[in-house]
Amino acid sequence: MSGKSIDHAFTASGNLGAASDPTHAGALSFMRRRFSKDVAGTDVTVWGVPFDSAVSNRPGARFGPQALRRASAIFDNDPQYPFARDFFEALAVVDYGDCMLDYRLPETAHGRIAEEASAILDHTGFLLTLGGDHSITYPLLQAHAERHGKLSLVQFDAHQDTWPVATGADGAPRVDHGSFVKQAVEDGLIDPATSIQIGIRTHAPETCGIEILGGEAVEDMKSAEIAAKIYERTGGTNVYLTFDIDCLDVAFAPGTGTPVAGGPSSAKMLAVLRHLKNLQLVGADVVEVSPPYDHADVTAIAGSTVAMYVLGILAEKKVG
Ligand SMILES: [Mn+2]
Repeated sequence: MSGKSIDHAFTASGNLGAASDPTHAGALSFMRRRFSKDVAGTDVTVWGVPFDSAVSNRPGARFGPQALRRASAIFDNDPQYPFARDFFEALAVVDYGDCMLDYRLPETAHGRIAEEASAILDHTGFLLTLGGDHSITYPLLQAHAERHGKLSLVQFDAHQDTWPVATGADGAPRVDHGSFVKQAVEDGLIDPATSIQIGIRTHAPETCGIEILGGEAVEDMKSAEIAAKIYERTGGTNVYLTFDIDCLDVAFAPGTGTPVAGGPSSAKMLAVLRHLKNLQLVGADVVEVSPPYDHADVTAIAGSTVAMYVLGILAEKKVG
């Protein structure tokens, strides 16, 4: 056991350095990062948003953050493939824990998420959020747009999420996981002319002007070509990346609320992400992992790998 330690999530002395916990044991933070509510001076803060009260189909994504942390235990001490580096030599990352939400007052959740995201962003370089259903991206976009102005959305998804927004009992828009993109366009949080959706395999009534690379196109294109389209569309603007795990074929992500057949493999979409390190990334999330529908952690492993890749490209960017 020489060189091994345990519970790095709360025994670590700093925010740099890889952990060496036994993979099968120890306190489970994301990639064994130190748990802390003090994020001052960190490059990245990872946190969970365990909310699934705005789904149109199957719930369960409230268990997503726990499952993603559990599946990330394998990514601790070794250089991560295909980056061939320990991200945490240079990148200071903490796990902030989860957002506190009142399950009896779901209508207050989005406001709470935006508020807490904004407070974290006051002190950290980058916020990586583990969802949660896709509606949580709406308050996350609010918090990021507050800082950076209008954003370009790069959305990996089987669904456009541009369905009409109904009005709630209070007269305010009731944004759910299938309509948050439309509301974000209407609010001016994202610029549709520089936004792109990858892997879409359903039809919403309107695109809101966002470019779509549908399931058939993604099947025909190589990962580098898909990445080139993303660079062309976003054109050096500030990008918020949202990865709905249902972008992947149901074979690679069965544990999700609204699965759609005919999607890309995890290998292909990870290869696309690997090409994206020169994007002007200002925030990211991984959403819609629903453990009650998962089998053998297939979906949690895919989702935690996507989140690991986001940290990988940020580490590469920092080191240069
Ligand atoms: Mn979605």
